[in-house]
Amino acid sequence: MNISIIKKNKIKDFLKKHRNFLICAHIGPEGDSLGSQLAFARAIKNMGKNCDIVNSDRYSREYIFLPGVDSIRTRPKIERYDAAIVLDCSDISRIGNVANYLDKKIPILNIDHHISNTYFGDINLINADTSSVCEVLYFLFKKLNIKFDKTIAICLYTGIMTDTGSFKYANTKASTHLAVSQILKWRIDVPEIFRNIYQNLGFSDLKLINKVLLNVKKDATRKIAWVDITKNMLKKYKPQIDLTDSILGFIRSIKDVEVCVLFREKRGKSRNIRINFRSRGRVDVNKIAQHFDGGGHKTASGATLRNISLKKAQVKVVKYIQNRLNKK
Ligand SMILES: [Mn+2]
Repeated sequence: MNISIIKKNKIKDFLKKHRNFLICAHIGPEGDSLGSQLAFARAIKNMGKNCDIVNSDRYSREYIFLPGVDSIRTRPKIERYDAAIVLDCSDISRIGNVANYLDKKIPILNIDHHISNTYFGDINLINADTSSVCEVLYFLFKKLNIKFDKTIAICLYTGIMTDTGSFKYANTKASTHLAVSQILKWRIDVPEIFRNIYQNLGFSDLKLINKVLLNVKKDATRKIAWVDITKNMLKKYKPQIDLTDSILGFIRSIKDVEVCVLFREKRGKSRNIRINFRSRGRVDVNKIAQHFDGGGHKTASGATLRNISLKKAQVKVVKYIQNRLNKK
């Protein structure tokens, strides 16, 4: 990964100049957000500076093994930070409630790998060719001569592993394996990390997956398949971990399916529907998500539709995808 000398120096000055950092990532934080936040926080603390991680939402159960994860807060510890580091967010709105605590005047370092990034930072390190923010951080830390330790290695490995679907998605490049080959020198427990993330289902999680998969729908061309998770299912099965990748992993492995979609009713009173898109590779689901004011990557993206029923959301989204596929 190429980081220009100008950018490297800008980031170096940014880290040198400030003392109290706020680190945040997107709503519903997952492996790459949490891993990159914890790795960066560790690096800043190793420099003898102060740093708090604040996210809009709590992390889910599968991440409790990450070193330092219990220090992550949903409200800031101090009133004013000197600077903010925003990770894994294509747009500043993705930080959710943390925006309420972010002083508009403080400088932002925006580090991301979403192709849809809006360059909202004062410094922007964006690389859409990189598997994950954790991979970006690996190369950045090296360039800045930041000292690695085992904690940083575990956190970076987790983010790279989860964003590449365990090194099998199209974003897995030579650079990814190069970074990981160095990270593994810290003798981290790879199977233990895998177990925590992917082999941590509760019985009710499995029953929920079963229920969701039973209702899989497809369009006439069989190129689009979709499933949904309703409020009632959430109430009944109370999933403790994020099941998006597990569920879409099954749907994506159906022969001939090009695009798969998970529609999820948000908990509580709102009528908002979260939509996650996955592509086999031929269809650019970032563009589809952007049509609905979302974004992400070519093969994995998401959007939120507001004030709409599940049924209407499905009709609207599937129709749009069909039109797009027909134009090709
Ligand atoms: Mn990511």
